[in-house]
Amino acid sequence: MVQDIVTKFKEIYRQEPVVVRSPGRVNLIGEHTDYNMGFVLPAAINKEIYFALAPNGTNTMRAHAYDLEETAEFDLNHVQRSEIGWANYLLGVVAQLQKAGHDVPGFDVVFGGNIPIGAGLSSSAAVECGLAYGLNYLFAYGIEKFDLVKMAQKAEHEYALVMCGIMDQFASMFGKHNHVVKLDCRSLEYKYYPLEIDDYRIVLCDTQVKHSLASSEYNTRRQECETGVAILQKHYPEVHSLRDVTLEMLAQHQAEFDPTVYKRCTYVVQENLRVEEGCNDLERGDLEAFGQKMYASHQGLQHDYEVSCPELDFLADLAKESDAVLGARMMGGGFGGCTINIVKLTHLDAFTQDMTKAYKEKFGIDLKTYVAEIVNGSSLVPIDFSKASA
Ligand code: GAF
Repeated sequence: MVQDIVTKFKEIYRQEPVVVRSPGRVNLIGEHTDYNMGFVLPAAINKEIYFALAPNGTNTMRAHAYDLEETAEFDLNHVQRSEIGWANYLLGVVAQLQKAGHDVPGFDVVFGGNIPIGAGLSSSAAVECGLAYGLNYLFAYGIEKFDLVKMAQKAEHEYALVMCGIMDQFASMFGKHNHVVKLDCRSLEYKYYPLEIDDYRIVLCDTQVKHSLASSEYNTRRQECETGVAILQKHYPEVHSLRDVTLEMLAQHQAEFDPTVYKRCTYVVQENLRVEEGCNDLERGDLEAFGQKMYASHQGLQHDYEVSCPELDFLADLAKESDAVLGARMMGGGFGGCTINIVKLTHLDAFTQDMTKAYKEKFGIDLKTYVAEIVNGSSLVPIDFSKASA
């Protein structure tokens, strides 16, 4: 893949690029907690986007989206949102660099990879982080990785118009080989936990659906959480987000809540607790207890947060019936995308075959499954240019 990207770059732009790798992510537990300033437990995975890039001596970004076979040019003196969807992830990053006072000279870029789009594996965060990482290297800005993460997140807010939390960009940049990382989304303190699951694998079951509700409902959930916080702030001035709320506080003031908002808040508070307790499980090596929390997380996302869909529920329920699976749940924003499953190594083939067959029978859709390897976050890729001739 990486050689193909470099070859394409040399063919179009006739120069030698630097190459950056930027991964997608999974999240073991802690869904919709990031924008509530809570905890998440993601990891970067071996579904990645590669960038080949080099300065071009102009004031223009010349970009080629390898997977879409589309090329476009943009004047860097007047950066604004584009009609071209994929270009916004790049332009959004350039705009953030410029806002922070960095000069962004013209550059050429080819990018592409194997993160399935719309599968909830954060292809957009990978694009944003990869470009931010690449430009930081190319133009020697010396920006700290955390600031690159925040710029990538802002790019998503302002150019993709999704008010995401910080998890996806953080995971893409800070991932560590064979580790999950617990991030405190308020203090931004983080801790790596070795993922010692020798006899198990992380398997993603991709529903192949993305219901149109996804981004509008995401922003609605954020508002519902803010409504809950506003109610509790009247009683507890120290509450700034659902992170600061306990189940007791909620129960005491239930009568003041709209029932839907109450359910949403309850889910978030419970999920935050699950991340903390789940990390203790991992430290004790108690994968069974961890898996049970994944199922509980799915229940909450399905019934209380209401961001699941029939396809995800079917897959999570089916996994729960299997002795080969320790835990399973929907992952990411919801309304489609993947379930994440912890599956016994000896049962991998049987698991994927059974899931694929049952899903096809129920929905008439070919399920896609991936075994996720946990990899490092965004990095430079050393290239042997003799193998990538144009
Ligand atoms: C999406 C968002 F981009 C993340 O910030 C996070 O909120 C997630 O949905 C839900 O946990 O991936």
